[in-house]
Amino acid sequence: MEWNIAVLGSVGSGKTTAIRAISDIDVVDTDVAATDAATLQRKATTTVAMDMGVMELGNGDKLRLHGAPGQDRFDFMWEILLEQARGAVVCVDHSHAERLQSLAAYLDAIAAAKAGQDFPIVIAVTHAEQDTRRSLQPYYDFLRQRRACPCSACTPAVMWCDARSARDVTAVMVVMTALLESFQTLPESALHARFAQWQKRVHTP
Ligand SMILES: Nc1nc2c(ncn2[C@@H]2O[C@H](COP(=O)(O)OP(=O)(O)OP(=O)(O)O)[C@@H](O)[C@H]2O)c(=O)[nH]1
Ligand SMILES: [Mg+2]
Repeated sequence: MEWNIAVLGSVGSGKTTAIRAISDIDVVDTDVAATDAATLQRKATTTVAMDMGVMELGNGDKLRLHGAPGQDRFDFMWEILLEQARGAVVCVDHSHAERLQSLAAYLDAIAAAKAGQDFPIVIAVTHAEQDTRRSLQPYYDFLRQRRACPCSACTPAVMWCDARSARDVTAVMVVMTALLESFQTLPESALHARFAQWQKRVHTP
């Protein structure tokens, strides 16, 4: 099996870095020198079309990873990548004050493109090391309120992920693969019921 995965997220959230960290092929990226002040404040280069990498799963299966540009002026690319995608990783920069607004914008785009469909989402929370109280609870609360999965019965998986770490990014992709495989083998209603139950257990403080 081969699955296309869209990797979305704001500027500097780590999409290109994450794909480079785990790709088994040389990543085709379209990074160019940043010119706008907001991006330059964070880093020197930015993606202007997309990143393409591949993660081999060892049994012939693979994830084809397509990273979007974070800059708003390229937001039409989100839709193009989502159209082809069977799942999405949303990178969220935890150090950014507007992290939940940014996450909401990506979840809206996913909901618009995949309404009512089985579409696994994994939220990879990056840039977390400076937060001494590291807690994912605000994300769980936010997702519970929104009923953020396109199926509207369950919520996406949320994980810490340093995009520079092959181990962290691999963990994100393992969860994504498990969700993709589950959607194939379990009837939709059974999977969502099980997933919702599991989320409730894990996320109830
Ligand atoms: N400190 C820290 N740095 C990180 C972490 N994750 C990623 N980075 C760094 O953050 C920067 C992310 O840059 P990119 O990977 O280009 O970000 P992007 O999401 O592709 O950005 P655009 O293409 O501009 O939308 C890189 O310098 C990474 O090394 C993290 O968890 N902690
Ligand atoms: Mg990029």
